[in-house]
Amino acid sequence: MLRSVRSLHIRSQTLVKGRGLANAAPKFPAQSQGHLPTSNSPLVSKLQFFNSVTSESGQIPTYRVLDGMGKLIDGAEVPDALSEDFARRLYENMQLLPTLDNLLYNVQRQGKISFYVTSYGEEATIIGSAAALAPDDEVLGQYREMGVLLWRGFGVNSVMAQCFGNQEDKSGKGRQMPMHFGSPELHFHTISSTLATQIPHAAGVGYALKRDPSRRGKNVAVVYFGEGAASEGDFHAGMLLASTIPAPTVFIARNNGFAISTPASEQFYGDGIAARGPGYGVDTVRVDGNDILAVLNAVKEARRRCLESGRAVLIEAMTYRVGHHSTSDDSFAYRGRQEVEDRKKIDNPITRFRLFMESQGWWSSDEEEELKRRLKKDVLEAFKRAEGVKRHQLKELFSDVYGGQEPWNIKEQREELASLLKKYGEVWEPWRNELGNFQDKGQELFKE
Ligand SMILES: Cc1ncc(C[n+]2csc(CCOP(=O)(O)OP(=O)(O)O)c2C)c(N)n1
Ligand SMILES: [Mg+2]
Repeated sequence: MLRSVRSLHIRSQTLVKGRGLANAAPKFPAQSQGHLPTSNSPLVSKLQFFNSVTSESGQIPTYRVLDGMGKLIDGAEVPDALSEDFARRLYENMQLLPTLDNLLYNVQRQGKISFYVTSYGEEATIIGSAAALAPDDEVLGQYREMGVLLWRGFGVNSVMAQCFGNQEDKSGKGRQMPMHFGSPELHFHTISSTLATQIPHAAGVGYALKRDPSRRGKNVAVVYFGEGAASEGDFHAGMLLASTIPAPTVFIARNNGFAISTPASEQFYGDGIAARGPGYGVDTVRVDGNDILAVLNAVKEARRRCLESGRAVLIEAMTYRVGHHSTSDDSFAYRGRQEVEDRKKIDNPITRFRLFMESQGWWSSDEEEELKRRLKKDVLEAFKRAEGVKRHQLKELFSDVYGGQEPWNIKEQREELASLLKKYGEVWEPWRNELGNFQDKGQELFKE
């Protein structure tokens, strides 16, 4: 199972702790006693327990291409398609994430949006994986994968529209929390706050792709989740489903060290998330999630295997959540400031790739300045614009929640709001002000 992993380069992992080291997967003696009629497992006379999926009794290795300073490591291969243009596009998209994060984090602090989640530190995992996929592969994200949409051309105006919930928000007509994107055109399924629900959904989507003659062998389902979400039963349900149906689904675990305040070391006792793949008979690889070229190679190969075999593949991307969990969190309550400062510098995914680009003669400090200036300007303009756009009509609150005819409960809620608006909408100031934010000041509902 892990043959392909073993040949890759090894680096010590600080995030993956646990006991799975002492007892390696057993090496079976050459002369075994045959096997049971119901199994191919060789019969042996030596009593041996095991607690590792590698026969070398070590942790599962981590694949990387660039070292911490952006230099190619011995024997590593640069992705085939890595032209200068493609590398620039990767770099630009990586830089766009912190540009948006810097602004929108502060905008939330000013009370202009209700919530925000940053991607700080995970830019290589998110952009590298997005770049390895076909644009019409079906993506099911957690909430930290806005970069996948940006890579597919979503644009900063759509990000702002969704975060502000204005009438240009196509993700959910302003009815979702910020960062809960969705885009049928870009094959990005709407984010759900409820952790891990996307994982079994993705196995189902993979299966549906396989059943569709026009997409079989052409597209995969891709699911992102944190190492914390992988503690949910839904992770196991999704993996089992995808491995037994089987379904062409790429499982990407972002192991960023934390599930809000719970460190990864408290989420599992074994060798991280990757150790679980072979348990489900799923091809698995662990990759340095701060190395965009390693992520690109690993996801490309995972996708190829997935399409070829019609089966699931699991990737564990090792990274570090540099930012707070979200705007609802202060991570210095449970981790040291120095740890975070150090992790910003060690293996920084953006710096590492910039150094690589510079070494190829593809990037300069002037271009760096120009890019940062341009991205900041674009993001600021989009923000200013979004602030002035009205919300959808208030009656949209009740539209297309379900397909088909409006069910009784939605009708009841709509009528109740309409009667309250009639009573207080124009006379009570807080409501009058709030209604002023909507496209028609709620007039459509008044008419009910
Ligand atoms: C079922 C469920 N339980 C708890 C939560 C609260 N919650 C939101 S995010 C989160 C941590 C998730 O951590 P992880 O999966 O590692 O993702 P990360 O935020 O690190 O990217 C928790 C516990 C939730 N949204 N849903
Ligand atoms: Mg996490």
